[in-house]
Amino acid sequence: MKKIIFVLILLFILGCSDAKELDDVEIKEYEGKKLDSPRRSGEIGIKGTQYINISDYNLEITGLVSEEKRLSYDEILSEQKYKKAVTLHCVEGWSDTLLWEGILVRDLIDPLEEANTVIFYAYDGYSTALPLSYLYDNDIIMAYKVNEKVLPNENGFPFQLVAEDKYGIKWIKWITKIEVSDDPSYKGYWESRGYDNNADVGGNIFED
Ligand SMILES: Nc1nc2c(c(=O)[nH]1)N[C@H]1C(S)=C(S)[C@@H](COP(=O)(O)O)O[C@H]1N2
Ligand SMILES: [Mo]
Repeated sequence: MKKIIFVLILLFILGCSDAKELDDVEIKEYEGKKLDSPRRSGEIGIKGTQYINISDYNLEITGLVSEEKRLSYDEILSEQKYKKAVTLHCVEGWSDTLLWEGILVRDLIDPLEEANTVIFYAYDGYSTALPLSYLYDNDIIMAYKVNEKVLPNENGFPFQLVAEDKYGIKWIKWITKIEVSDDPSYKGYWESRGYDNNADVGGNIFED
């Protein structure tokens, strides 16, 4: 009897430690690139962490598109997914290299011919815009996972834009709306407060 109890306790401990280990596994490297941990640096955002209830969530696709639509989380995730390790550089000087997994922005929109700009809006009132050609030419994704885990609320659940080679101000989190536009002069939250609208990493931080 004692032996059986001992074996049961042992199995229980093994079972627990197994499950725990799976939860804690963190990817450290991808295709030779060393990865940071998702919340190593940075500030969270203009109004702190946003908590989006996914059962109420819709992504609105609007403006100069052949068909305006609202997509649920599951509809968005039914698109082809892509993975890449990309570094986020904040204008304040810190940077994080993380493994992103998401869907191509161009798989969600069907722009009309006169379109040249895409404006993204977020749950906290934040917004930012990028040239349509930048999004297409660089296979820009909207991430739903970081370092192989579903985006934490702090990282912009359900979606953060992986605006590679652009400063962090373009990496909009908690995306709720995508508006296709023909206005390249649109300025988002930080861009209308003096930050350079191109936001190219290595280029100007502030508007000239
Ligand atoms: N909705 C929203 N997105 C946002 C911001 C914000 O305040 N609100 N801040 C931006 C800035 S300045 C940076 S540097 C990055 C930081 O992203 P992280 O929190 O995933 O590191 O988010 C960007 N996206
Ligand atoms: Mo930033």
